[in-house]
Amino acid sequence: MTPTGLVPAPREFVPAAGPPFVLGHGTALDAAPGAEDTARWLRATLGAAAGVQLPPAAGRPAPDGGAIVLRTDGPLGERLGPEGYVLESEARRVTVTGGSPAGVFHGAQTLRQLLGPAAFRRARIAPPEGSWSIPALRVEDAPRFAWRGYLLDVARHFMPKDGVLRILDLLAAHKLNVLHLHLTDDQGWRIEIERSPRLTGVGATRARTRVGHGGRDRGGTPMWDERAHGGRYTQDDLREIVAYAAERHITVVPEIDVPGHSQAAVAAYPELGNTDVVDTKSLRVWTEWGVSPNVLAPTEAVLRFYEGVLEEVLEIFPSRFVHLGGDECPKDQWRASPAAQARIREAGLPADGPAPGHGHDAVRVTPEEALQSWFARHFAGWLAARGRRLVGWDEILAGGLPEGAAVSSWRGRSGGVAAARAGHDVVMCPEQHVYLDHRQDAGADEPVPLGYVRTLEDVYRFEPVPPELAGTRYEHHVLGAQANMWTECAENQQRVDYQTFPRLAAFAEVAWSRLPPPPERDFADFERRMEQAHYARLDAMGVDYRPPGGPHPW
Ligand code: TNX
Repeated sequence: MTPTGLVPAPREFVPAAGPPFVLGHGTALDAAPGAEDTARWLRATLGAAAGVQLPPAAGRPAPDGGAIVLRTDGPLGERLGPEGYVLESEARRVTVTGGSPAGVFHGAQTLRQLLGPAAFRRARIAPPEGSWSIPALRVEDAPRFAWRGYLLDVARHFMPKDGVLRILDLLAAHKLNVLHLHLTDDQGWRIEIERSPRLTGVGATRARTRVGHGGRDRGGTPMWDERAHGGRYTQDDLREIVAYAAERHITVVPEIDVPGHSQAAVAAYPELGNTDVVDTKSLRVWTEWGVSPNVLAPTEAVLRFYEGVLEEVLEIFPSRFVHLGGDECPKDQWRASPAAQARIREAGLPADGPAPGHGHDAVRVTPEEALQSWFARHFAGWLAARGRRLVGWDEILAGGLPEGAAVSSWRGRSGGVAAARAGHDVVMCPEQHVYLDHRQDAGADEPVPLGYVRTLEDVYRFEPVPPELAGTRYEHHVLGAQANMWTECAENQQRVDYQTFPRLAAFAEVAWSRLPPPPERDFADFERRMEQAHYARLDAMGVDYRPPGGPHPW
């Protein structure tokens, strides 16, 4: 048990003897090369919360008010991994040593947690002198997984830029390091593409759509209303989001969903659809939930169009991984379309044969599934030629995975297991465990009583490495885990907060800390730390989490 209520729990926490470190107006901040961005973040954060300036120590070994020292150390990085850090606190000095700049940043997040909940506010409500301190201690810490992700669906409901920046701060506070931005879907296209302006010109706005849960409350009142909706990010907005994330050592992975979940794109450019079987000119941005049948046509022209889109995407997002969706692509239009069938013949796609590259996990695929993997293969190669890697939902396994492609395993863990055994990297995000759009209690008063019931404890007991892979030579293919926040029923920040928290704190601990396997995992200890300090931190950050005592029935 960690007495200071750190979340996620660090690997090692050793209290030391001696007086605490006290933060005050006289405290200096020294940053060695590699730690400058964390120094800037600490000055801004503690400057606002505590009103301290944290000037450089200017060579004085022990300034009167003590010093915070930030530095990197290569050998430490080799021992703990680049994101590891050691934090040592004594009367006149707190030292954060990271294995890399990212490690220093994570250590600084721990430092802020140690200072108390008031350190999470954006203006000073208590004077620093005397009340801001860190007990003498040593923390040694490093993440279990390299991919600790959160998906935010800004397609179903747009989140304005400021909200996304705030989410990045919340991810950083939980030592999460990937923001998967779901930018396009049937119900909206949110990223400005200069060469194809109708994508947002048309695709970013939808007509009145039912919002909320489809049922009725106890009094019989419908739990939905109908609203028009819209929003888009300019390329500069996204550059700012990427830069803000990078300062917090978070990678933004963009998702452009192909070839399904694409009706907003088809509404903007009807030639992208299966024009020989649907009057795509009459299509609008979809105003229903679920999976639209209006998918992309498997043509060279569509590939060229999306290459153009991706050229702009790559320019904005430096992420090694680019997510190209691939989930839930209904094949009816391709089955009916003479053009799609011709493509199947021309490309020599297997009719009902085993998928290539699957070894003992070979599955039979239909020609239309093979056609879907024709998309994935094309873009995997296209991305690889530009030094990037494709990641897609586990449906892209169906026709055999292109080399180097990674998989987000969402339909349970079997896709992740099959992909890892075939030598592909995977991110585990099974809907049964970490879908934050699903309800967090069985009670009728949950504001959106949708999906599986996933309590805080259920999320805490999620184990990212499937038992089929644990201890095998495929285990290292599990890059990490991701919690997914889909927003069909989360139309504003308050709802996203409610669904996301406190469960994201449990998820962060699962992804960062080395916890015992689920049966021995100590949920009571996690709950104690939540009660002791972390709910107060969330309060200080203005997070509208689901309170432990029960729902907000609104
Ligand atoms: C499935 S997860 C989807 C999403 C929905 C979600 C709702 C995935 C790849 N596809 O499009 O928003 O379920 O829980």
